[in-house]
Amino acid sequence: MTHQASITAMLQYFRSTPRFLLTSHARPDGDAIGSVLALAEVLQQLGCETQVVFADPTPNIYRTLPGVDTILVTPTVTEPATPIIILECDSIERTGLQGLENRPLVNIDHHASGRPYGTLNWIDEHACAVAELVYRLAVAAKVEITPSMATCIYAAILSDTGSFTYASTTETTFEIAHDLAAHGASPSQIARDLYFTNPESKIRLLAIALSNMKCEGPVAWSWVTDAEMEAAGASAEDCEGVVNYLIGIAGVESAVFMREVSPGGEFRLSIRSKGKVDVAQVAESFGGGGHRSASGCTLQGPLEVATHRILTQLRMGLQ
Ligand SMILES: [Mn+2]
Repeated sequence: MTHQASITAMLQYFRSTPRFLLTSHARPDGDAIGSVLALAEVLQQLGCETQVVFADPTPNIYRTLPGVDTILVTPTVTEPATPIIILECDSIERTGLQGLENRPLVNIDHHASGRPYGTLNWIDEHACAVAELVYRLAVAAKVEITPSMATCIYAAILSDTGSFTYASTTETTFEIAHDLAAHGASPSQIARDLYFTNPESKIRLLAIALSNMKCEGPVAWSWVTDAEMEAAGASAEDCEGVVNYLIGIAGVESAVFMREVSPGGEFRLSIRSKGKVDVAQVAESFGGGGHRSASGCTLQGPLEVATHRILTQLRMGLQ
């Protein structure tokens, strides 16, 4: 199916369906939240009722996004049979929500790990963010790009391109950003909300993570234990972005940051690459997923074992 055919099929379905649930992955990021909120607005303009549902709460830095107070956070979806639109998940399980089975599923994704598990599927791994696909749907549907929609899509693209720095950032990305700014997205206000509103606990956590850092040749890694998280008064979302400091070291080709999820138990990994190693593949080999240059997965502890397993894979990828 061509992209155009996917867009046409989706718009046709949207126009003939009265109500949708919308969601994205567990532990939602800026692209997940911004894209879902923007798509909900597109659907409302097409005459649909919508309910946005997430398994996990919205991280603090995205709480200023327009429409965020309409989000329902719940482990279980109770509305039976209502069609659901799932953004950037390679499976229903990735949503973290229970009760999604036995209903029409629309699957829109921009990950290399994307799979056509939905009733309707649109996967474009060249899109810089799933928000780019939402933007293309809005344009094709000829709906009005409102300031709130523009703000949500812009914030999603800003965060998912690493502030317009990843390889996925192209001429098209800036064309879209240009159009969004023209339709009421404020680049300076959105940047302030996303990057200059860190809680103190995040910076304390960063100090601990950086003091734990190891760097050997082209691989850098770091971790925080459950006890260290507690000492810093930090939450899981305070760990967002730590890995970017590691991949920022000159000569480092791949980096991993590991967060202990439960004492002595699992570690949640954020993996980055400058391009030589395909870290989507590395993450997938451990049951995770993501992009060639940014991915994540979960590994069983203890720390030494998890570290050894991931470093072995990353070093193999560099040979
Ligand atoms: Mn994304």
